[in-house]
Amino acid sequence: MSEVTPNAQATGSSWAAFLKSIASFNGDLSSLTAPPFILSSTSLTEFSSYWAEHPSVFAAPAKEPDPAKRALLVLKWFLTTLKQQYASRSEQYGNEKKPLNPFLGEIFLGKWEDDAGTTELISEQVNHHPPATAYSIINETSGVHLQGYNAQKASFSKTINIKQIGHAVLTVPDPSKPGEKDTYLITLPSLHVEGLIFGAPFIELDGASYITTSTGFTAKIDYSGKGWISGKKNSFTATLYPTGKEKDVLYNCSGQWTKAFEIHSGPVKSNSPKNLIGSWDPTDNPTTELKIAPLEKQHPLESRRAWANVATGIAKGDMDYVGKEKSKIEQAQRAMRKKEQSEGREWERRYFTALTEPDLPLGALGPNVGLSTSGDADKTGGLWRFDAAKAEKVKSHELSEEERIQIAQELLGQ
Ligand code: HC3
Repeated sequence: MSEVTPNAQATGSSWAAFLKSIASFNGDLSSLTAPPFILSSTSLTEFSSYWAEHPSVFAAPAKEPDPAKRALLVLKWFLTTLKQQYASRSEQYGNEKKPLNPFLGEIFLGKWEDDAGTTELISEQVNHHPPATAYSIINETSGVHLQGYNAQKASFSKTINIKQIGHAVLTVPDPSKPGEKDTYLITLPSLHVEGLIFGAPFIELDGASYITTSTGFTAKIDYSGKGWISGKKNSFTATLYPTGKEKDVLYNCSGQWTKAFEIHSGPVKSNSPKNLIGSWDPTDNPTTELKIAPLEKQHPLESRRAWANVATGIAKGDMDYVGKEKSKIEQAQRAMRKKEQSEGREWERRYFTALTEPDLPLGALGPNVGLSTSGDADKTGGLWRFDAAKAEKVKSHELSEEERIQIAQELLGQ
């Protein structure tokens, strides 16, 4: 507990009222009315970028000819993303804020350019009720491609507990078999919010998550939090084994997902300096900055452009202005949904399409790790997959100034 710094702003009655309200909330995170100082101006569509903030680690498996070692590099990459996903906003100060709830059709686009070449991010809000975000990240040089979608189901028991719904699929070209690719099906960990009572919220991961591969390996990552094996917060142990043979551990990784971890060959019980084969320390591995187009060049539905006024209001602490700007977007969105309904059509997703049948990764690998082959489509509005043809079409269409104005008016009320 000494690591949690109580937030001075949170000692007041607004925080007490917030704590009271979450004790009785209905599980819809977007309906939580948080006090102003806990509001973030970052939309959840931006969170997809946390998957590839170390592009060379993301692309590395495509250089490894041995399938077991390739699966280990995928596991290593996944572990390095955890700090970015769950602690990069709040690790030291415990100030995990409430992100902006994206509107349907909101997009967040960017690129990382570094030694790994160009890695392109596309993130899109593909569903609003319940909210679901889909993403595609491609490293052009290696051909490594991640796609996935996620939604959250929250409940309250002592604190806010969040079950993540959805999954990710990583495809990695096999360097020893040109033209062939491995597929990795990735499940998402559950989490809960700690430090709420002190007004200093941060995240702890719970239970286990998995990565299972088309090459016959599975990785299980057990999250233990403070006090289980190492007594340190954010602890984990991951084992990689041939699918179905959990006891035949080939490699294991252990440490703290916010700090350093080590990689050993063989099972955890035989860990010693002799079988230490790798390590990771985020302090030695700075992230690569994501490049985003300047606001005036962005599509009107791009997160930072669409929420610019709301972000200004949050930065100034002007909640009346925040409220007015948010409700412009909400009203325009409601009007658009009505219009679509009256015209008997649905909002056309820009980069993703919902499958009607499970695809190979989910159908074949889902049962290995307890994932429903429906992709939990009832809770995410669909089993969402990246649609390269749609993306091509979008790329070749430059918006005119009239189109920009019309989109901003019709969909955002701006
Ligand atoms: C729960 C969460 C929103 C969802 C965030 C997700 C699960 C989104 C997908 C990313 O890939 C991973 C991820 C990381 C953080 C998760 C957020 C942490 C807090 C936020 C709640 C809606 C905010 C709760 C409010 C408060 C004041 C307690 O922080």
